[in-house]
Amino acid sequence: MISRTTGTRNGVLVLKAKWWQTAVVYQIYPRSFQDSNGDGIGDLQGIITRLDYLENLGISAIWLSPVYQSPNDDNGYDISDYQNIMTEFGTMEDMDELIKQAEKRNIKIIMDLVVNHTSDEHQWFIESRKGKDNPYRDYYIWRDPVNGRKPNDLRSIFSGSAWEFDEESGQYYLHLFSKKQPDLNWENESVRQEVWDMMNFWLEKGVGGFRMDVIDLIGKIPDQEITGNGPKLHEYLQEMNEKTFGNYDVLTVGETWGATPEIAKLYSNPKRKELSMVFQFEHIGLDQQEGKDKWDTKPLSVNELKKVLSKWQTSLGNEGWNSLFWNNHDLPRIVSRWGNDTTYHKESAKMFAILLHLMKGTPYIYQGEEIGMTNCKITDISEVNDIESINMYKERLAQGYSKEEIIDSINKKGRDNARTPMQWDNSENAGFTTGTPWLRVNPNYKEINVTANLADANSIFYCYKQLIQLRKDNPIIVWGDYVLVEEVPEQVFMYLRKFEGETWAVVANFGDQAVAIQLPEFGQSTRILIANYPRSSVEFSQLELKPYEAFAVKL
Ligand code: TEU
Ligand code: CA
Repeated sequence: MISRTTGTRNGVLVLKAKWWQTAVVYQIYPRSFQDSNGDGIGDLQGIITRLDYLENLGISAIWLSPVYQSPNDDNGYDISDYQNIMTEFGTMEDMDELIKQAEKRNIKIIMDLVVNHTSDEHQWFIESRKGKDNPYRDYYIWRDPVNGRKPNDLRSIFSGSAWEFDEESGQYYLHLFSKKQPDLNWENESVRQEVWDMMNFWLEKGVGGFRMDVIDLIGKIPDQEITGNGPKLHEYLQEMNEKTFGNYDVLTVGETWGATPEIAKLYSNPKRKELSMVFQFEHIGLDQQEGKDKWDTKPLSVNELKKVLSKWQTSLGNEGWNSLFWNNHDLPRIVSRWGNDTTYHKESAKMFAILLHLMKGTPYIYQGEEIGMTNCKITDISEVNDIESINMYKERLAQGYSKEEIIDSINKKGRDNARTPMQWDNSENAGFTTGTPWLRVNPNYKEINVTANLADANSIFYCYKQLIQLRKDNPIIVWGDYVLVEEVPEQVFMYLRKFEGETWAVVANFGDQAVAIQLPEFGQSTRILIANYPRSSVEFSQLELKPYEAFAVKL
């Protein structure tokens, strides 16, 4: 059972929480975080120089996007050697140093585990490709043509068919992502054993856990066009747990685009011995047109957001654990997406922080979110690095979409929005590099940067820092029950947390207009815990919220 209670002593509860239940995790996209040698690419030594900054913020763990050897077709999510470090990022000595230096600051390193696929330049695939009789052939998913064509209609998430023809052997291999990311065949026992060995190599180094890339795809049955949530998925995860991290005190989080609360319990019910938690994406899809792609957007309905997030808050109970996030390296910046990154930049960035960080679950901060970094607009496809956007551009152009429409959707949803270099200060290239950055720096770095945030007691950074401290000091945030308050206007998201006789109210205005709420039953309070406007009291019978105003108050 997930509980902080393991028993009682003299009528007093004895508490035992998992460290990751009280933690806040910070995601680093190494390529864009900090360059240390002027080649324009972030690296491990760069991260090491910024650990003091992260310690100051107060986080407990870093989710490190892939740092393994890779030809970078998908920026490290195409791994050619799991037990070596990408040349541009440094060496294994640097990695060991990072783990040690982080540990000194009580920060754990969570590795990104990308095992649905490898790079086509991985030794296993190089062998596999050599022919039908090669011992590694079955490490990947090869199929004969059907009627002289591809085996079926499975599509790659990066556009086009998921099948690539190999002239030499006359067979197709499966790639649910790019052609350079062939899918591993998880049905093959040797594949699983290789993965367990590799995971144990990292566990022995002392890493704090794994973030598991598209883990819901490993149980696929390509011949039936089943990709997500295949029948053997949970069997594999139980085997993984048993053979690798089961005896370590680590955080494991699965990336699961197709998870419902019921599915999330399969992954994260401690009794089932699979993962600590999953990333669910139901709220992330709310601005997407039904049945269409992520590029086909519609405005967010705040009521829908309330419904979805509240469902996740209340449905896992003791049979699972939530992760809480707005951003990652695949998603547009939240302040630009659903907030207001001009007039109410600071207010709306803090509103999203307060709303999310006082919920139940483990919060994740994506680099730059804590200083309010924004999306970065482009006007031409030549400015794009991301393979997903580039492939989509070509495909939609061929389908007759106009260049303008496609660029507009890339500006709204493209992954490069999150990947522009971290903005450290107002010097050239935002202090990210002394060379030429691999991806352009957002021109707003002169105003939005770490140095400016640290110098302003009222900054977005200090709001995040305060939220992290509040979580450390108040078990109600970690363990309290969640109740949505429904009797408020649509643009207001209000909920209560309740724990051992104490009640907190969290109120957030999603609109760029002021709004009034009347909830006399909540009385009044001067016990403000955090707020994004100056506020010394709350009178619920007659409460006027300013644009994007958010606060938490003890009732
Ligand atoms: O993401 C999975 C994934 O499906 C994303 O590509 C996402 O769906 C897309 O951006 C939204 O349409 C993981 C990684 O987070 C991503 O960076 C990788 O490109 C992908 O897997 C392949 O490894
Ligand atoms: Ca570098």
